[in-house]
Amino acid sequence: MNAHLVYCGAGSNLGDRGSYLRSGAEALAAHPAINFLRKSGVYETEPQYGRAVKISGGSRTQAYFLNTVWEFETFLSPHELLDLFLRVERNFGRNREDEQRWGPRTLDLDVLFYDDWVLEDERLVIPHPRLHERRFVLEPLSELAPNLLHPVLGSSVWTLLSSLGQAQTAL
Ligand code: PH2
Ligand code: MG
Ligand code: MG
Repeated sequence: MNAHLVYCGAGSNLGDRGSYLRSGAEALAAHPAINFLRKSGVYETEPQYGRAVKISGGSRTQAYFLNTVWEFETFLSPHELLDLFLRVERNFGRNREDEQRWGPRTLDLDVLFYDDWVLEDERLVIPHPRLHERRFVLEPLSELAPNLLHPVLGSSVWTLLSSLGQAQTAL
């Protein structure tokens, strides 16, 4: 059976963010069907999309994220990988029933690319449907794989990063 090359985006903006990212990487690296290859640097990033968090009686601005990207090989299918990511997120204190969309989270693991596969169903979309608009994904990813081609958009990671608007450079 062939190993598949995966890029995973990881983010945390709740609790000990650096330690959640480190433990997440360790959990994946310890899995028998994963051969962990490389990590990008860790970036502190302004929350994109849902900046306000609902709290009783109003809302407040949510904390900055730490974001990073990991590269590994795996024998797991995309859906097996998704289930593993959800299990690891849960093990590190994430409770999806209890959180708002784009609200704060201890650990968020997203499949960015799975070889050059294009896949879409109710549970999973690959490549990640919003990665091309996210500096917090493209910047760490471009450290590891600047020439990787997005199989739907036909552009490299580096090109996608360069074409993000000036307005977002501060992110
Ligand atoms: N993840 C989101 C929504 N917004 N913003 C930043 N900076 N980093 C994230 O990882 C992030 C986000 C949904 O998963
Ligand atoms: Mg995410
Ligand atoms: Mg996610």
